[in-house]
Amino acid sequence: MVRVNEPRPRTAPEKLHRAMYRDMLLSRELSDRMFALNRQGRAAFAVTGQGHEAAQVGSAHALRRGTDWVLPYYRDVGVLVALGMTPRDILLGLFAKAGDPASGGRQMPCHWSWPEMRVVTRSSVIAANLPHAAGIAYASKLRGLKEVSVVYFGEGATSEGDFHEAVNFAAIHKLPVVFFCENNGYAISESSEKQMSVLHVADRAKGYGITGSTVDGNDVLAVHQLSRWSIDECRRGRGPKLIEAKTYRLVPHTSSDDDRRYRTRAELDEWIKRDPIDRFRARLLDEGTMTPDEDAALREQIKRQVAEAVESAERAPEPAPEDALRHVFAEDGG
Ligand SMILES: Cc1ncc(C[n+]2csc(CCOP(=O)(O)OP(=O)(O)O)c2C)c(N)n1
Ligand SMILES: [Mg+2]
Repeated sequence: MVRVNEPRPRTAPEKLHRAMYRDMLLSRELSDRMFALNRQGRAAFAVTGQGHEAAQVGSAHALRRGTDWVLPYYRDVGVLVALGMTPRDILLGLFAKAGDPASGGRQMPCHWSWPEMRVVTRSSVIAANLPHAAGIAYASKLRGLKEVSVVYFGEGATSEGDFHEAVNFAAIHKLPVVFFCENNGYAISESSEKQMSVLHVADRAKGYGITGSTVDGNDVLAVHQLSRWSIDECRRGRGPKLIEAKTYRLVPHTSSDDDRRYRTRAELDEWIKRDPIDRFRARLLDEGTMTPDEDAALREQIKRQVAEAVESAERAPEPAPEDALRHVFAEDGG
């Protein structure tokens, strides 16, 4: 007998889609809270990626967690959420608390590091993580390991020498690395037309003899499919791939930026209509993967989860002043 209102068993793709939707919602709620905490004077700085959730969550779900190497950039809240970092851990970084897993409060917020999940630490220097990814992939190849490195960056990073050196080196040595560009059209206030004379970042791949693909970065399933293929290709030893996910950030560059100085509200409104979360929700409801009641309950639960994490992280112990210089100079005993 089929009972009304009783959740039916879900197929494997449905479970994946629901998990991705949940991670997108969690990333958005957490990011909105981080910005609000800054505006309330409770957090010194926030950098988040509202609008990038489909690109970040879709690609991260294509990775082998704990096997593949991940080199995210500061905007990648959704990547870390999809890998399983808890809101509390992310918020400990925002509040620069002793328990911050990335750096014990020494780094800027969202400068991720998570050794167990092979998330590699980074500096704020744009594109510096690309040669690191190529180097890690070179080591994986020399050791004969079936692991892939995925490195994330914005389109502004492709103006840097590090981008070209890393892609060229990876192409020559056929390294298992996916270069994942989140093209949101701006490097802070500089529009991409002022940064590059090609229309698509993916066009640059030709110059290095590798495959470059452009995908709708606000379509989580399209991003997931292309990322899956690219990562599989790398694992099979077929050399690096460049992915360009076209998207838009729905918030200023950081909490220190005023985006009204360089982009119109009309442009922003156009992209709000293409919000990746709204799009995916409509699809899941339409396909019956999720009911409106389930959606409402999930959103409520995520709001509570983030509120509790804020409370707990804000109360967590501060780092000891004498720890400020740890890992800066050689220390006795290693
Ligand atoms: C080498 C270097 N130049 C400039 C900066 C200052 N800066 C920080 S973020 C940023 C914009 C990067 O834009 P993009 O790569 O498109 O990423 P997005 O922030 O748009 O996601 C710049 C110029 C920096 N951190 N490093
Ligand atoms: Mg950008």
